[in-house]
Amino acid sequence: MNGHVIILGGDGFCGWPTALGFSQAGYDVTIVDNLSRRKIDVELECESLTPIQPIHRRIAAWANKTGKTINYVNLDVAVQYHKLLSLIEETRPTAMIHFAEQRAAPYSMKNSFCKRYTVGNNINATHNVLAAIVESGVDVHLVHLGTMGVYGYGTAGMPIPEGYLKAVVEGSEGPQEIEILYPANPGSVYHMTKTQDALMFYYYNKNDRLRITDLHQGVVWGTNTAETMLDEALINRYDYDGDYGTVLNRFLMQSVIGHPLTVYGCGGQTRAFIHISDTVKCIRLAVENPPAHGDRVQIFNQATETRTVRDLAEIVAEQTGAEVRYYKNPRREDAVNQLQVENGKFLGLGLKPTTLGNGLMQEVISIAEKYKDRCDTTKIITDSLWTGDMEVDRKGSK
Ligand code: NAD
Ligand code: USQ
Repeated sequence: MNGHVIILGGDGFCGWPTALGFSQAGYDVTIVDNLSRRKIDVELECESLTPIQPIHRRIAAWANKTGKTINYVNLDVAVQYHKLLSLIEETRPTAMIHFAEQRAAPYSMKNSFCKRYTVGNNINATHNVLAAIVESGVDVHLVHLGTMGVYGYGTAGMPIPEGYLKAVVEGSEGPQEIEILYPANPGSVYHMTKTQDALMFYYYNKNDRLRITDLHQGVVWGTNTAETMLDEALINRYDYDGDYGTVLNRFLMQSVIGHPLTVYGCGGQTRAFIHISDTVKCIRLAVENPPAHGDRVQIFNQATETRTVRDLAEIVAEQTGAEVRYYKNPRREDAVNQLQVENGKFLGLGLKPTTLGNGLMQEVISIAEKYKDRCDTTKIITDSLWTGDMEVDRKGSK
């Protein structure tokens, strides 16, 4: 065994393939999840495009296929503090991977219930994890899934550094170079919770010397990894709806069902992207390269390429013949931005990026094709608005 990892949020889109990846690599894995994401599916009356199995059936299928055991604990990390503490004390994990947050920006902007739920869930979850690690006294390396969105997406013409910004300040003895946490600039209530997480990590690292890695991840695309493909019962989520579907997966699914590609605004927004199989690889690299005791919070940018939304739409349209349509942007964000991202830390640890050019878009298209009958087309156009006073143009306008 390589050690014990607890995966908080291990039933989700990133968490499930990560759990399988660690189990396959010989780690002892415990998934913690309160199944809130599945309950939000019920609330939104929308399901994953792929037919994901209930958690116990997933775990049984994994055991059948590989002979490996994954443990599962149903626990609300934001609420059930003592249960979380006992789990850490009993299992004494070497690492905890924290995915257990409400992660959709549009859902977090839907209404005041969703805003309050996102803030309460995400901030309490992260704080409970930190306080429980301290109270347990166990030497756990915490690896958190953060977001590129903590930086904002404007870069003043320079690549976004990995977490810390060098700045020159006018000191009493002349100019002095300091390093500060990159200034937070969230673009949604969800992204705001991630900037708050970063401050909590900063504090607990400084005060309690916790060993923490914060992964500032870009938009994830794809659905399968080598492990989720081993059996249909292991299939990963594929969100395509206007709240949870991320842009490239939405475009790929839209192309399959003959829906126009839903570019918001002029599509000049540049974002950072990563394929789900690289998510799993990066998290493994992070777990296996912890910060030393006494080090500051380790921050990696977890993204392999940057693209504008319009570029993505054009690439998908070229491959599939889909129509590209420009919709009034439901979000409050810059219509156009430049974005370059430093990702030398993961490359230095040996990551070989899977990019759009690697042919995997076709694989996602074939998954979408296989399950297209499960798509509810009424869920494609979002009704989550960043401001209450805008109307979504459902027909689309240039
Ligand atoms: P997801 O919603 O599919 O998975 C999150 C999981 O956490 C769900 O299974 C949910 O039930 C669980 N969960 C949420 N709150 C919980 C709580 N209080 N207690 C226990 N379980 C709880 O999301 P995802 O796409 O897998 O994202 C995982 C993490 O990665 C998130 O923190 C997100 O911010 C980050 N991230 C995701 C993306 C992306 O494109 N999907 C990109 C960058 C960062
Ligand atoms: N967009 C469109 N059309 C669509 C959907 C989105 O043009 O149909 C645009 C959005 O306006 C935005 C960009 O595409 O400019 C990305 O949107 P997204 O929904 O793919 O991603 P986002 O809301 O940023 O959130 C996702 C994950 C979140 C993660 C974040 C990483 O849901 O958990 O934190 O990506 S990042 O964007 O780098 O901050």
